[in-house]
Amino acid sequence: MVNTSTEYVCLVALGGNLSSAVGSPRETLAAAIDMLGQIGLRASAVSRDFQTPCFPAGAGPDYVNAAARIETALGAQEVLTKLHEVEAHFGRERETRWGRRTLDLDLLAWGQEVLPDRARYLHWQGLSPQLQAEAAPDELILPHPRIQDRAFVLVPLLDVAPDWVHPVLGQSVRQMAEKLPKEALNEVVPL
Ligand code: PH2
Ligand code: MG
Ligand code: MG
Repeated sequence: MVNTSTEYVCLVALGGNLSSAVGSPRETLAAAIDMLGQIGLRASAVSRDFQTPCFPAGAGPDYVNAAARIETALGAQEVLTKLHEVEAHFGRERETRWGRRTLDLDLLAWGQEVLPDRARYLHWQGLSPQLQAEAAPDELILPHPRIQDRAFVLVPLLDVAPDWVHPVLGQSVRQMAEKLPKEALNEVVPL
């Protein structure tokens, strides 16, 4: 069969630091990957699981983080809606921004698209750390404005998409990871 529709390479970050009805964060992450497959977002690659210190430090227990690569013809909003459906299924309650959670599924990238546009992306990407803590966008910003900053995102991504190039920064996952301090990278420990 010839596939004539455009497929986007979606990168998804998975995280959790609280047990869910199915079990530990690792078990929840595995069940979430299964459910994504069942609702039309089958991962073509899934990273190892990593134990990572909570960001910001002291805000909660260590996380388990992972990453998945999903090729899909769905739109970014449709993908996001499915991610939210899976989060809700595993008991995610959206009240505190950086608190504990059973399951967090973040859409990191949808192909090479920059959404809603380059200016809005650059606004959110350039926020000072203090403003980052105070303000959250109410629209989907892609790529995720903090990919390049976080070892708990980049290290799992190295397993599934080391050569994916950031459409604005022009750097690959490997190059972004190399720029992080060694101490931050070493805190992301494979399980
Ligand atoms: N997610 C957060 C806040 N802090 N810390 C770690 N280590 N891993 C995460 O996935 C994470 C976090 C908000 O979604
Ligand atoms: Mg999230
Ligand atoms: Mg998150």
